[in-house]
Amino acid sequence: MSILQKNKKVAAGIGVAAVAAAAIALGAGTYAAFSDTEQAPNATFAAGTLNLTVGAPTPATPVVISNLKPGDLQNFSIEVDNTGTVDGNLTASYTVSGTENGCAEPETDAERPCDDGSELLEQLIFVYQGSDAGPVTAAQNTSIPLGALPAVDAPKTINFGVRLPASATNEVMTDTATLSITFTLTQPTS
Ligand SMILES: [Ca+2]
Ligand SMILES: [Ca+2]
Repeated sequence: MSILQKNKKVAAGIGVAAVAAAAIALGAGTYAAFSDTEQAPNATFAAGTLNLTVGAPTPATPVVISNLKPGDLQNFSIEVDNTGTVDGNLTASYTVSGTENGCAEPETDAERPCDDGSELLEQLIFVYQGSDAGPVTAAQNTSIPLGALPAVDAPKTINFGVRLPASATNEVMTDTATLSITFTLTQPTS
């Protein structure tokens, strides 16, 4: 969260710099003949806000998917909202983790021994916008572009999913997998 806040401050700083430079250029004219100088009313610039809310309007709750079986596709959606005053571009990335979570008897028969981590995590496919995007372990930490998120305080729903291939075997029984998704909202640089 601190990295996100830092990015927001950096992004806000870029905006302020651009506005200040434009004001200086407007005052740079010179005159060779008659001249008059008047003080224009003060122009006050304030940095806008780039404020991302996940799970708006209520706090996001963990997405829990249980009882996955070979061949399943499980979709889940997360709501995001730009509640600030500056338009932004949205990206997401995620990290994964998993546990063996005990061993069912058919699982033990398949793994021998059954204590070496989550085969579910190894075999899950990450799904984005309805398309397979590769194994969840391979796609983690990749920046996923999600497009513009205007500062209109209108929640946008982002759709993700996971697929357990039909080829999965008893090794994945009881195993857990967790995706921790981070959204980043960044001011466009042009
Ligand atoms: Ca297992
Ligand atoms: Ca297990």
